[in-house]
Amino acid sequence: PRRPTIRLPRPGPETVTATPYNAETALAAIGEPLTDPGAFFVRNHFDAPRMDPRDWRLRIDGAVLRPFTLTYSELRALPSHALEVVLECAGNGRSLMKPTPPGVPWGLRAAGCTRFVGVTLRTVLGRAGVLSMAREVVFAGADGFERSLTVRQATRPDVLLATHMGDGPLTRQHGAPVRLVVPGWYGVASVKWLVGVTAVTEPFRGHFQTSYVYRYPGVPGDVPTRRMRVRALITAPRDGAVLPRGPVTVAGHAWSGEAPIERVEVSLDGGATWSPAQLRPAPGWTDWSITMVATAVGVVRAVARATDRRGNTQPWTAPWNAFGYGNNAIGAVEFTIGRGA
Ligand code: MTE
Ligand code: MO
Repeated sequence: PRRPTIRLPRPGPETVTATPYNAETALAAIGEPLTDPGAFFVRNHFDAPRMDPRDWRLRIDGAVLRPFTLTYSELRALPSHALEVVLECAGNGRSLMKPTPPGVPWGLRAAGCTRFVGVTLRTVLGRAGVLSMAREVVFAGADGFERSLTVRQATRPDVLLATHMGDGPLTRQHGAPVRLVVPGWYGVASVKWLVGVTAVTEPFRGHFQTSYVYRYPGVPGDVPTRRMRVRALITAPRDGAVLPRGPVTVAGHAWSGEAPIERVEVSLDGGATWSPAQLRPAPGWTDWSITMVATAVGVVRAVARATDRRGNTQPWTAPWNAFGYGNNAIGAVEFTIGRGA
């Protein structure tokens, strides 16, 4: 008789903190061109609300001509757009900063790339008629989380009220039924479980607005975290892998919120010599790979460095800051090349 196929469970995200739930993109899923929503990293500051789309309402109010309330089916009836987007937590890489600042101790997989489908925020704001006195738009999540964008940022044509992610509707952990998606910006801007959109005449000073900032020691003034810093993430070989002698393929993803990726370089000798990887540019992150020959037998350390078209490149050490944001230091993996094989 035929043996039944053994079905491996789909790898879920890997828990970093249980309450509230915070998890990194699963190792088994990180190498894929698009991240399975079921394996996609989760960053929650509170318990994830449960919201039935039938009860969901979005209130659009404040400094607008025509405040109104939108239901889920009304939103779905508006023209929709699909966008491939990288989401990355500003705290990605925090645990690699020395000394490690307080906060969720992320490794390097607080990032993912997926296809979001939704209605442009601009369409909905246009219907409300934002008054010229308005400076910012504040977004409220059902969990109490709030963030703002300037009116200019909020009316960019790629800012979405997303209802779908990957092949299906948004899941609870990712903000169902509707979340904001701000491409190019650290994930904190993409408010989940969105229930309120309020135009305001003064800069918003809420907790999550004033705490997601770079606070450099000895430098006065906090700098808000906005666009994602350039980064190459190595997804192959795995850290700790044992490989036969011969060619080895080093591969991963690269992205920057500032500009498209210009190049990714890999070094096997600690940065003495760099080889350019082949890029597969895509709307979301750029996949890259390069096949190299490791001459040494034993432990090999591969490092990868991305540069974007604005000339932003990864440093060996990112500037330390009090909350551990934006650590885009050059990443490394170590693997062992065995004899024989
Ligand atoms: N929105 C709400 N309502 N509550 C939150 O805690 N976390 C933010 C953002 N939106 C958050 C939120 C942060 S810091 C990040 S990095 C992203 O959601 C993570 O999105 P994800 O969980 O879908 O990966
Ligand atoms: Mo985040």
